[in-house]
Amino acid sequence: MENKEVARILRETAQLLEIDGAIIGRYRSYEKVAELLYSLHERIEDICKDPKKLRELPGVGENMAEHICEILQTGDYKLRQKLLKKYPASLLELLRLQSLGPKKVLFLWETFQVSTIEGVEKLAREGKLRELPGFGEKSEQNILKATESAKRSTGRFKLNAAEDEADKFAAYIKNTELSKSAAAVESVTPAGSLRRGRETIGDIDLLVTMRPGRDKQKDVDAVAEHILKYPGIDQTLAHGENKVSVLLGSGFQVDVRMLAKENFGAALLYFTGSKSHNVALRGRALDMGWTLNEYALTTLKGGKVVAGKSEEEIYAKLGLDYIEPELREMTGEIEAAENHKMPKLVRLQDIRGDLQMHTTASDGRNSIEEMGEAAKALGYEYIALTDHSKAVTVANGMDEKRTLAQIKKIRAAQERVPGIRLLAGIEVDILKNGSLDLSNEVLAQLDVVVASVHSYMQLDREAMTDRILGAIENPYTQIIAHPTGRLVLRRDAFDYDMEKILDAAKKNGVAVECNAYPDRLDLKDVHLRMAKQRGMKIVISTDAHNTTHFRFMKYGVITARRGWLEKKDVINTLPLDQFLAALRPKPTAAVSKAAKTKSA
Ligand code: DGT
Ligand code: CA
Ligand code: CA
Ligand code: ZN
Repeated sequence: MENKEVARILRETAQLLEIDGAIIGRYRSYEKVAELLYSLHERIEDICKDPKKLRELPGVGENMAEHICEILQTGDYKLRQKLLKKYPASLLELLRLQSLGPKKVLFLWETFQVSTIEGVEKLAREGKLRELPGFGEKSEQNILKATESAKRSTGRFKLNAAEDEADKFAAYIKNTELSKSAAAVESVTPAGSLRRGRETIGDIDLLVTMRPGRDKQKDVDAVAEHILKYPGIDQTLAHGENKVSVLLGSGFQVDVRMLAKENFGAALLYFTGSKSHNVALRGRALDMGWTLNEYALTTLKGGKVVAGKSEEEIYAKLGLDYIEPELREMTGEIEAAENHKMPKLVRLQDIRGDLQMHTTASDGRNSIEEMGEAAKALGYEYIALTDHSKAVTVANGMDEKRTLAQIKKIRAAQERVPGIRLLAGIEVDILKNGSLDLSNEVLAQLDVVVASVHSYMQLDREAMTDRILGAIENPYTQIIAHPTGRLVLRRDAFDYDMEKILDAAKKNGVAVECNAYPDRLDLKDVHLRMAKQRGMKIVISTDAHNTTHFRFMKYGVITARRGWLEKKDVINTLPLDQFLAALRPKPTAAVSKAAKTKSA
C-alpha cells in the first residue's frame, strides 16, 4: 500500500472522529500521523517490517503503530468502517467546504439528513440556513460561495500532485527493466499547464520523443503497448497511432504523444499552450506566409519546413525572443518578445535563503538544528526559523516568554550548525483588530518578523483591509506572509483591497511573501505581477513544517516566474548582509518607545 493511501484512511478517520464529537487530542493524533505519511520518503510498508523503527516515528505510539499495521494488513481500518456505518462518506466532502466545520456538518445531517454539497447548496438557496442556531444570513452567503467554488474546482488538481504523478509515469515509460520498448525512447517531457506551472492542472500532457532510427511505427506501437500496461490505469480513453490517453485511479487523465525528434520543438510549443498563445503564434506565422502546426513551421506554398526541431528556432523565425513557458498566457508576452523586453526570470538556483518555516517549537516536525542542516545541504546561506505565536493555539503557538526562550535556542543552535546563518524569526499572528500577537519589546529581539492572518478570515472587505493595513503600520512588521490566505482548490482569498495593501506595504518597506507551499502559492501570479509593477520587495518562502518541505521552493519560484518576477525583485536571492539591509529597518529606541506608548 502506498503511504498516501494509508494517510487517506487515517485522515478520514480523524475527520469522522471530529464529526462524531471526539476530543481534539484524539483526532489530531490521526491527522498528525497522516501528514507525516504524506511527507515521508520511505515507504511505510518497509518501515513496518521493523516494529521498533515504526514506533520511532514522531507521534506513533504503540496504539498508532497497531492501527497502521491493521491498515496495511487489511487495506482498511475498523474504526473508520464503524464510523462510516454511522455517517455517510459524503460528509467528508462537506467538511472540505470552508465555513462548514464538523459541528455544523453534523447538525445539518441530523436536522435535514443532508450530506452532499448539492444538498447544502439547495438549503442555502432556499434561505433555510439563516434561521438555524449558529448560522445567520452572513454564514448562509459564505456557504453558498463555498459550494460554488467547490463545484468550479472539480476536475482540477494541485500542481505538486500533478508533477509527482507525471514524474512517476515518465519514469515508467523510460524504464528499460520493465520493457524493451523503453530503449527506443529518447526523452519524456511534460507539456501543457504543468510545464507552464499553473497552480492547478486539468490533465497531464506528456511528449515522448523516439530515438533516431527507432521512430518507426512498430517502435511507437511497442511504447504505446507498454504505456497501456501502467499499473495505475483505471480506463483507456484513447489509443491512436501516436497518442495514448488514459485515466488513472488517482483521478488524473494523462495524454501521451509519441513523436519523431525532428518535430520536438513544434510539438512542445503546440502542446505547452496556452491555447490563446498558440492562436497568436499561428496568426503571426500566417502573416509571414507560413503555417505553424504541431509538426513544424512550414511555408504556405510547397510546405517546405522552415523550423521545427526546437522552440527557440521557431520563435526566432517568427521574429520573437524566446518566451518562457510560464509566460505563455497572453498577458503581454508577445509584445515583450517583439520589443526585446522579456524579463530575465528568477531561477531556483538564485535563491539563497528561506524565510518561513516551523520547528517542534510550534507545529513543525523537526528541530532547529535539523532544519539548519537540511537548509545547509541545499546550499542556502541563511534561513529564518519562524514558529507561530500564541494566538494559533492549535499549532502550539509561542507566547512572549517562549519566544524569548526560542531566540536563545536559535542562538545556541547556531554554534552547532556553522556555515549557514540561523535567523531568529517569528510568524506572528495579525489579530482581528490589526495588532500583532506579541509585544513590541519581544518583536524587537527578533531578526525577522513575518506577520500573517490565521483567524477571522471572513471579515468584510473594509474590516479586512484595515486589519492588514494595521499590521503593515506596526513598525516591526517586515514581511506579510501568505497575504491572501487562499488555499488552492479549497479556500478563497480574503476579501480586501489588494492595491491599497500593496501600496501601503511598499510605502512602509514591508516585503510580501510568495508562499511556495503548493496548497498556498500565495501571493499568486497576478498579484506578484502587481507587486513587481510597484517595485516592491518580494520573498519566496516554503513555510516548511519539516525538512522535506524545503523542496517546495520550486513551486514558489515557478509561481514567481508566472508573475514575471526577476532575480532583482526577490530579496532572498541576495547575500545575507544585503538581504538583511533590504528588510524594513527596526525602529530606533525612541521610535519603539513611542510605538509602545501607542499600543499601551
Ligand atoms: P489543463 O490541462 O486544463 O490544465 O490545461 P492545458 O493548457 O494543459 O490544456 P490541454 O491539456 O487541453 O491542452 C494542452 C495544450 O495543447 C494546450 O495548452 C494547447 C494545446 N491545444 C490543445 N487543444 C488545442 C486546440 O484546440 N487549439 C490549439 N491552438 N491548441 C490546443
Ligand atoms: Ca493539460
Ligand atoms: Ca490534455
Ligand atoms: Zn502560516
